[in-house]
Amino acid sequence: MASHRVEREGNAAERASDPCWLRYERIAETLAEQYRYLCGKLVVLGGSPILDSAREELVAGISSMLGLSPVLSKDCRESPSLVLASDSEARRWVDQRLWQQLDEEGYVLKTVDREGGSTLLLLGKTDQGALYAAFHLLRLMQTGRPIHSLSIVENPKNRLRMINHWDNLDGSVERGYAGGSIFYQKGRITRRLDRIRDYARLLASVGINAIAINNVNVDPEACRLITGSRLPDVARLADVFRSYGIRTYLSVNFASPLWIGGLPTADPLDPAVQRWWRERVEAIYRHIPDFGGFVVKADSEHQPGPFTYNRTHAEGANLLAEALRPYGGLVIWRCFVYSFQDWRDRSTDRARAAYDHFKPLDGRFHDNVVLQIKNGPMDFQVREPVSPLFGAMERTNQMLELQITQEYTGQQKDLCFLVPQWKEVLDFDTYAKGKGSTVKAVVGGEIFPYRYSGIVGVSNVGNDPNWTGHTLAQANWYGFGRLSWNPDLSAEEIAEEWVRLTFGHDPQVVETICGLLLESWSVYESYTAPLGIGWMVKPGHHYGPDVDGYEYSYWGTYHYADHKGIGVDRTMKTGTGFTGQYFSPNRETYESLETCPDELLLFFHHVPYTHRLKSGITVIQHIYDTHFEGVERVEDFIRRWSRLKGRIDRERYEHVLKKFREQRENAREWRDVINAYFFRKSGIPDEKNRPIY
Ligand code: GCV
Repeated sequence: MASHRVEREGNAAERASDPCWLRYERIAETLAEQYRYLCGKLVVLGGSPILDSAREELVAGISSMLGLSPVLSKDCRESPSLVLASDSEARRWVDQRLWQQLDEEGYVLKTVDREGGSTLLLLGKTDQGALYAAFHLLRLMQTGRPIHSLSIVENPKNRLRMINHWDNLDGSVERGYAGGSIFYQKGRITRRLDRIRDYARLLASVGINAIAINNVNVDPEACRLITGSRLPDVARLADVFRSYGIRTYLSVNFASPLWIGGLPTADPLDPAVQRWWRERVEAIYRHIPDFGGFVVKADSEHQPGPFTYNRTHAEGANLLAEALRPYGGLVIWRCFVYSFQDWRDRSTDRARAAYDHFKPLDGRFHDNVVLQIKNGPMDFQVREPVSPLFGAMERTNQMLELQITQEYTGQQKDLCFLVPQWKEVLDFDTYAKGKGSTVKAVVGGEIFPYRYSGIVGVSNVGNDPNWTGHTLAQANWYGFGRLSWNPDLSAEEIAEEWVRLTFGHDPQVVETICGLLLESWSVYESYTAPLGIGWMVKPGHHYGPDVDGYEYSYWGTYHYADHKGIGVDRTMKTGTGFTGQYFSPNRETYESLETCPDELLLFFHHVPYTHRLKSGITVIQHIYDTHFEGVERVEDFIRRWSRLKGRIDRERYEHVLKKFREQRENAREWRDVINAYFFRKSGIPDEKNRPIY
């Protein structure tokens, strides 16, 4: 059994990598004076690795922001003070009613007046809650909020708040745009636990409580992560994450019994296969007693799965669920399952695949299986409708999968703040149980009594010093965490919070960066694939335009442009019938050309270039206009950013300026390729007579 004592190298403030939103800059003196009153003494009641993390963070944050090292104490009688406590130590400070309002990970921040002065209570139902309370206080201080009369009760809206890494053991990251893996180098698991600790701090500060540390495309080498040769190293990472309330998961290959177990089959109904998985799971829990479970991509994009043995995905997932159940482990089973197709076959529709495969299996999965559903029915495009599978399975746990890494949205070269897109997904009304059945309510477990549910994001982090390649892409990571805790936060609130934490409070800086972030998704959409059609990217790496790059391939991602029109007919009446997978009234809204929202028009309908949008302009003119505007808007980004010279540190100023210049090149390329392509196809000139090649 591995040791679960965690090595702590230096204190938080001393470590080298970009601190992101945990900068703890010195606070202006008048405000600092007020904060010092409560923060001079820190009383920590109880002890555990998580409480130690909370204490360390408070000490580091307070010292750095206030220039004052809080006196540590166990004596809670003295005030003024900060009191950090959880569980029974916390319970006695608040009345029963308030305590009962708290979920397992919930917390209270409350200022109380006592003899001798005020005390600020940071109380968690569990250690994790206390840690989140500590981060909440630090966030308030960093954003300059008053703390002398707090009364805050917080519970997470989602039980599972997870990050998936697509990191490979050779050190590469599938769809990674921020350098190599932070976990692996050349086949070895990192021993640089200081960096992992910083990562865990950043994750915990926004409420993340689960992490899968390897790619869902599990190669033969990564299969061995669940074997004795690798588990001690995995356990070392899990130790760090545990001390920040984060459970570690592994992605597994469904064919592992064959690949590494020496069995002749991976058939889920074969007793030898079942025994093999039980033994593997037992070994994992010997090393990692709070192991979270497995993430599985099966029967998808060359990954093996139960179809090989003529078994269902429920039988496949339940095989693993049974092995994990005695330990409280989960199977996170991905619904990104589709078959390759012949581009000549217009009746098959990849968008239908997840619903067609999984909906008939509702109620057949064990209750420790959670289905992980991508936000859209295709694949993380800049614009897609919401997957109709949300809410369609009453008796099967569901999670929403978002892609923080910007595979199709600019690859952390172009700015694309995805929080506004995610908000639209979360606020989308599925009508699964009548009006108000939003995606956030479904995955928050409010509509159906799911035992486990939540939100997962594919990480955008790598070993670049600033973690995310483009510094402003840190906002996507931050925003994902904040939304997974509370999907009701607005994009504006999240953007402003992040900017203040990361760049300080200069009003011009805050206003400019918030503006750039909030406009950036729409800007990116305007110069790339139009009106919800998607794809049109260079095959393989997916950056830059190639309109027909996927048109005659087996990926099922077509636009069907000809000289008259463009778009995929997914209607029930004349098309693939995909619209029929939605609940009413969404199905009728998308079915009808009159009511289908413009931004999704080409996803659902094939129309002539002369079709008039609700804005009154034709599809072809819309394509030209948005593509010209897109470039102009990036040029405007550069102008606005340039005005921040001298207002933020030079390094980050120059770095972002360089990124914007690259983005301008990309936007120009997109504009010219897309406009030329559609001009040549349609023969219809631009009404404004701008250059088209
Ligand atoms: C991890 C897309 C990406 C793949 C990714 C896959 C998935 O197809 O291009 O790189 O594989 O999604 O989500 O499994």
